[in-house]
Amino acid sequence: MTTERTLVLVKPDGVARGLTGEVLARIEAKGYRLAELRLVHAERAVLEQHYAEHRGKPFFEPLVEFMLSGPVVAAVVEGHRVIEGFRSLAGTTEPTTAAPGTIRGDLGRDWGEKVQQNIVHGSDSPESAEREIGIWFA
Ligand code: IDP
Repeated sequence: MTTERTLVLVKPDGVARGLTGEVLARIEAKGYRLAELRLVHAERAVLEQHYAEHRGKPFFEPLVEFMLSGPVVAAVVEGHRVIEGFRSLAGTTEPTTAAPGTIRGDLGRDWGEKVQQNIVHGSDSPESAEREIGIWFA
């Protein structure tokens, strides 16, 4: 058994649409454990650090602005292969093409240009997970 930790964010669209409970329920139903949980109105510096790999891309500034638009729920989630497992629960980036059965596929709405409004974030590797947990749960 390889217990891992990942950082999950319910983004402002997910919180505003009342989907926090649904997202957390899917995580728990899968057998993962919530190790840390907080509702936070993120600071720009935190978001710029979190999304550092996307700096310079055309969607970077709209993404940061969107993430500043309302509170987010940040969680540290633990479980066997949870990094890969949560990304599988979340589905692919674009809500329109994310598979049915996934969070983004079932609940995500297509907002045209606003791909950034896809309900959740999940770390993509053990290195990202530790880096991101350090940013959100310093
Ligand atoms: P991921 O969240 O599925 O891992 P990444 O490629 O790491 O996707 O992108 C981070 C976030 O940036 C996405 O979840 C989405 O909110 C936003 N994003 C990615 N690509 C685009 C784009 O082309 N337009 C607008 N937003 C984007």
